[in-house]
This record gives sequence, C-alpha cells and structure tokens, in this order.
Amino acid sequence: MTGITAPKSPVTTAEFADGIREQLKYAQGVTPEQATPADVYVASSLVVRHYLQDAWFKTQQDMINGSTKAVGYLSAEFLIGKQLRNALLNAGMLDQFDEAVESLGFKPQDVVDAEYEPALGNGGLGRLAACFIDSLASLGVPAFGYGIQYKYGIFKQEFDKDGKQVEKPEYWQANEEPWGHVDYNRSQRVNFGGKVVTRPDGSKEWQPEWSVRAVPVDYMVPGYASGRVNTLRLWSARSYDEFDLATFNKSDYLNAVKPQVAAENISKILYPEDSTPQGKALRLEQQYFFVAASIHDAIRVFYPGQDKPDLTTFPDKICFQLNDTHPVIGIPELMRVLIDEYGYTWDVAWDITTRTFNYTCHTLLPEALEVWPAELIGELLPRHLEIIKAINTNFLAELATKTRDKAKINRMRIVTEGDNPQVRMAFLAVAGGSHVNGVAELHSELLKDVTLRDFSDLYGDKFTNVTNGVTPRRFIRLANPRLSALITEGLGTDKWLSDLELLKGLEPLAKDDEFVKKFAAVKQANKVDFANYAKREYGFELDPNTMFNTMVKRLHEYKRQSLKILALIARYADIKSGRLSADDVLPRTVIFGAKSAPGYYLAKMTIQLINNVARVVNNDPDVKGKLSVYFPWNYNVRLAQHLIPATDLDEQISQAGKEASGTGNMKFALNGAMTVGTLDGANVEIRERVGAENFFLFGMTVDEVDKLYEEGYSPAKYYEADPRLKAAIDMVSDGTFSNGDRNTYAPLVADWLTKDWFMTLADFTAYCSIQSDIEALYREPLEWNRKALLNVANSGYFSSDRSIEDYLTRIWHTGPLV
Ligand code: B1H
Repeated sequence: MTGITAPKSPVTTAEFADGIREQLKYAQGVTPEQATPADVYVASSLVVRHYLQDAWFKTQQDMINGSTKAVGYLSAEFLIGKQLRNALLNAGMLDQFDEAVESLGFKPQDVVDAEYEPALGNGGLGRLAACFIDSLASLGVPAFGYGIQYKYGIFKQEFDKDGKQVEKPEYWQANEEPWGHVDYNRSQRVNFGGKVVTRPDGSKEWQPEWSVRAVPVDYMVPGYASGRVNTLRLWSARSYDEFDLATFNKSDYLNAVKPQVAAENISKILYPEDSTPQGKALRLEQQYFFVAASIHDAIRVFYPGQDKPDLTTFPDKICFQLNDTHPVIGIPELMRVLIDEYGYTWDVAWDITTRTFNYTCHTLLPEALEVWPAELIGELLPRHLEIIKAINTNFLAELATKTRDKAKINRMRIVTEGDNPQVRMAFLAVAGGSHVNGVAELHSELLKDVTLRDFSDLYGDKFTNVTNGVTPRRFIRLANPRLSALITEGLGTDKWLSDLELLKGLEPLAKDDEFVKKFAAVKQANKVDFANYAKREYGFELDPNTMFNTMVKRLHEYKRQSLKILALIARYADIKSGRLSADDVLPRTVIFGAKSAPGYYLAKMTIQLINNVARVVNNDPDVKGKLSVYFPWNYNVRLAQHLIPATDLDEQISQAGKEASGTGNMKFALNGAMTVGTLDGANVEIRERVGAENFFLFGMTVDEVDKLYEEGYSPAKYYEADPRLKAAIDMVSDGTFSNGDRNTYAPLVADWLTKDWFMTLADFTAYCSIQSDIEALYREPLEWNRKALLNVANSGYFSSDRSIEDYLTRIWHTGPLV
C-alpha cells in the first residue's frame, strides 16, 4: 500500500455554512436562531451526504460496468458507531464543518454529541464488519455490506441499586436519523413456510405460506481519500398490506392482521447473545430474511432489467463473505434460486454457489457453532431443507471417495442422524464455499487442528487465515486527535492513515527522550479528558495521576473478568491488612466495561460482583488514593473512542485457546497502551511484532491448558495453595461485597472452586506476579512511554486495510475499481 495524504475538501467553510442553513430551512424547517444542536447535526449530515452523492452514484455505476468483482459482506451485525465525524474525515471536511458550525454560533462538540449511535452489533464481530466496510471503501474495492436494520439494537445497559445489570430497550431511532436512506422502490419479497410441490416436468416449486417485504435502508460508506462511496444495505422488515380477506370477512380483524405483525417482528431486535447463539425460530427467520433479500438484490443490481440473466457469470460479479455461520442459509438459498427460479441443473448451480461463497469462522468454542433442528428449517423453509439434505447426501458420497474412515465421514455429516436431526451450519459453510478462514494465526491453526479437523484433513486447500484489523481512521484519527497530530509530526506526513505500516517510522523516535515526553504528554492529556468525560457522563471522580488500567469487552467466562476481579480483591486485601505498605502501592484506577447476555447467569453475577467491589473499595478510606474501581455502564463504540486513548494498561487475559482474535487488543496497542495478556488470539501476533520486552505476558499456553485438562484439573488445589487467592475468594463468599450476605455470590464461588472451566484459578498466581513488573516499569515514566510508543510503532500491521488486502489476495481474488 502506498499512503495517501488527507483528502482535499470539496467545499469551503462558507459553502458548508450555507449548506447547513439551507438544510435547516428545507429539511428541518427551522431558522438558525431556532435550531438546536440536534437540528444542526441533521443539517450537517445532509450537507455531507450532498457532497458525497456524486461519488456514490459513480461508484455504483463503475461497479456495475464491472472492471472488477464486487464483495458482498453478509453479516447479521454492523456495529458502525456514530457516522457524522467519520464521514467528514473520510470526505475531507472536518475543518470546514468545525468552522461552519462555529460561524453559526454552535459548538462542534455539541453537534457531534447530538448523534445517537446505531448499536447494531454485540461486540467484536459486529465492529469488525464495520471496520471492514470502511477499509473496502478506502481501498476503492466495490462492496456491499448486507445486514439487518434492527429497530432495537443491543440493549442499553443500566445497573440497579444492587449493582445488577438491567437491560433497557435501545430505541436508537427515537431521534431523526439522517444517514439511512429508505428505498421502498427496491424492496424484495422474502417468503416463508408452506410446502414444496413437484411440477409436471419434475422440477420443484416452493409454495410459501407467508411473505415479508424487505425494504433496503442504505448507508453511504465513504472511503478515506479514495473518492469512492460504497453501500451498507440494511434490510428492514415490513408487512405487505394484503391481509387475509376470508378471515377479515368473518370480522376477525385481529387475526387478519396477525401475519403482518409477525412480519415486522423479523427486524425488530438484535439477539443480544455473543459467542453463544440461541437456536430460536425468529433468529433463523432473521438470517434467511436478510440473506435472501441480499442475494436477490445482487442479481437485480448486476443483471439490470434481464429476465433470463446468465447467472453462470454470477461469481465473476460478486463474491459473498459469510461473517460467521449467521448467513450460511444463503448457500441453499442461492441453490434454490438457480435451480427452481432460473432452471439450472444441480451441478451447474453447485458450481456457481461454491464459487460465490466463502466463510469466516470467529470462534473456537464448540457450543458457539450454530446448529439448527432440521424440523425447524423444514417448517420455515421446506425447500431449503430438501436442498440441504441433497447437499449432505452428495457430500457424503464425495467423502466416501476421499476416505475409508467411516467414523470420520459420520462426524462430518452436515445433517446429523437420529430422531431429531440437526443441521450444522459451519459444516454446510465449509462444504458450500471455496475458502474458510480463521481470524488470527493461532485461531486458524486451532480451527484446522481441533474445531474443523476432519475438514482440514480432506479439504486442506480451503483453509486459510486472515488476521483481524481495525480502522485507523476511527480508532486513531477520530478517537485520538492528539496522538494523530504527534504521529504526523514524527513521520512528517499524514500518509500513515492509509498505510499504517508507516508507523514503523516512529521506532527511531523511541530513542529520542524529547519525543517520548511529548508522547507521554498526549497520554496524560487524554487521561484528563477522559476523567472529565467520566465525570460528566457518569458522575465518576477519576484521578488522572493514577495508572488507568482498563478491561473492556463482552462479559464471558472465557475472557476471565473473574481473574481481574479476584486479583483486584487480593490487592485490596493486601493494602487493608498492611501486608503492602501504602508507600509501596502504585496508585491504580481500574476501569471495566462489559455487557452480559441477558440470560447468562454467571456473567451477570460477575457484573454484580464487580460493581460491589467498586462500591466497597471506593468507599474505604484505607485504600483511598491507592486503588479505585469504576464500571461505566453501557460500553459502546462511543465510550471506546474516549476510553481507549486514555488507557495506560490494557487487559487481554482470556484462557489460551479460547479468544479467536480480539480486536480491542489492537486498538489499545495502536493508542499507546501496554498490554498484559496471555498467548491467545491475536495477542500472539501483537507480541511478536511489538517485541516480547514490550508486552506483559503471563499464564498457561494452549498446550499447558490441554495438558492440565488431561491430568484432571482441580481448582480447589489452587485455592488451597495460594493464600492470597484463598483470601480473595473467601471475601467474596463471606459477604464483604454483599453487605454481609453469604448467599449472594455462592453460585459463582461454587463454580470457581469445583469447575472453573477456564482455569482462572490456575493462572491467578502468574497474573499477580507479573503485576510487580508492570508497576516497576510504570514507576519509570520515560521507560514505560518508550515501550508504549514502540507498541504504536510496531502495530501498523493491525490495520483493517491490511486485513482486507489479505482477503483480496487469499480469498476474494479481486481489487480496486480502476
Ligand atoms: C466473536 C462471535 C459471535 N466470535 C455469535 N463469535 C453471535 C457469535 O449473535 N450471536 O449469536 C455473535 C457473535 N463473536 C468474536 O469475533 C470473537 O470472540 C473475537 O475474538 C473476535 O475478535 C471477533 C471478530 O473476529
């Protein structure tokens, strides 16, 4: 990649201000004097859209004219975050916006704050999809993001007086939303239920029972300085106004509209599960809904006005990336369309389909691989079940030509045997696509060796790796303007924003004490900013002269928030008991952010524990100034953008072999935090690049974990062996953090002592002992910041631009529009 300098603004400040006035008048119906910051936000967004519109048209037209194949990124989640400043940055209008808004008498920050974040994702997987469409557009690759415009995104998290998580509906569209363009004229019909009949010529026809209207809501995806604007097309479910006349005539109005209500339910809510899907019918409806609409949409786009298109060229027009198993029902859908609607033979249809799809797996937890009861698929999508069964039959026949190992063939069945057969979506994805990738090197290796071992034995060529990445536009330039300015100063160019490996040029500056001090000053200023933000938004009193130690991610046992909280309790006890003299304690502020799936009992209890540890610790005069704990609720992209640049020490402490990649780890390293972490996911690659001496490694490796399982893991042994661990767990059970009640955390404690599935207790001692290295370094600010700067300098690889380049060469075999 060769970097590009910041785009030139297509607009002057005066033009931008005129544009805002015009939109206030014609779109908002207010004078500048009447306008609120929210009005100015909408008006400014419309101005940006206005200036992007021609590039959007041109990108679409060039894509259809087709010098290169397009990418369709199929994802149930796109966690895009706020749009305005991102669009301004990528289109080169940040300064013009600031000045124009000020000239109208508003504060840019107030205007930006008026935007409500679309929270259409759970965590890393959804945010990755958002980074990827940003990079595709920035690289000039023609692409669609295809997903669902949920009416309610991930729930809004609150804490009750006991510190328990409470979920509130996230009605993110309560205010005007200027980015999504609803396009009723390009809707698609999506069918469900009914039966399959055989036509006289022997071909099959699905006669569905009910249908939903999929209406596209289009979001511009402007590339950074690329002149390209791609499309994120999120489908919204609407009912057709055809209600059942027969029922209606019987004056049964409620029943007559029932199917319509059901139809609109399809895009009503994002399932708040992360890593462990729930096999609910509505979820399968959602999956089929957006995938079917997207496939039909792609045919409409690439074969405009053609009744009998030559769909053998379909894989040359677009390739679909399946973001985890959620869109895998697209494989039988494309087969059905090709065979039943366009009359292709099975073999031709299979060839087209397998050349069109590729699959990204994001997990190693076997329970996270989606499996649907065949019966449920049969009820909702009877023709698809037939096709899946036929794929399975053909696949088993093919396997028989490759191996004589019957047990292996049986393990690889796409449809399981027995009374209650299940469809394994990951297996269907491997069989029905060209490539399968994991999301970090270690993850891709473990996929081949463990999770999908039989498949990699027989289809080794399909397997590859693409390590995740994050967009430097949002996560460095927008989130951390001070660091961005310093990087540009250090490198003498801003080209790093589109060629992040240029950060390597900062490496020599780590020897320059003056530069390192400037870098330290940036961090300090960011910490002060965050302290102010936390005060304003949450009422917290953070001391920016303490170490900011952050752990933000979904709450999951394998991620081991428990390890952090137990170590924290142990530290608290050390100080209180005087084992650690106050002078020896490095003052720390520990900051957690995490949502738990609403039905995940132990995760929710862990949230409650963290909140109550925070309450006790923060109110204890014995540790005042030495240790404090904060848990800002409702962690989201906005909070991430404020918190990550202010963090000194980041926690990536999952059990080795469980975190597929992680992307938070990359964001922190790029923002000059040091990481304490295990050899898991992308931590491995981060450490390789930034250097072992610049990374706080602790804990068991994958092999050591496996060995300990085999030997028989007994957590109680570790409890007995480490008195600090024992004391910490005892404090959780004795009521210290539950106003004396000994029952509150009993299930959590019982789990730690008898199961501890992710070996928190086994890694506790190692985790605590690395803390003295961390604190010793932190006491030498110049040395700490030197290492933190080396993290920045050597993390350029973790740009999502690089990930996309890897997808282009390893999987998609396409490139930028010319
Ligand atoms: C990741 C999910 C996920 N892996 C099921 N799997 C979901 C699974 O709604 N569901 O049912 C939702 C999400 N998310 C994450 O993907 C991994 O845990 C991270 O390690 C990884 O960095 C991220 C992006 O690849």
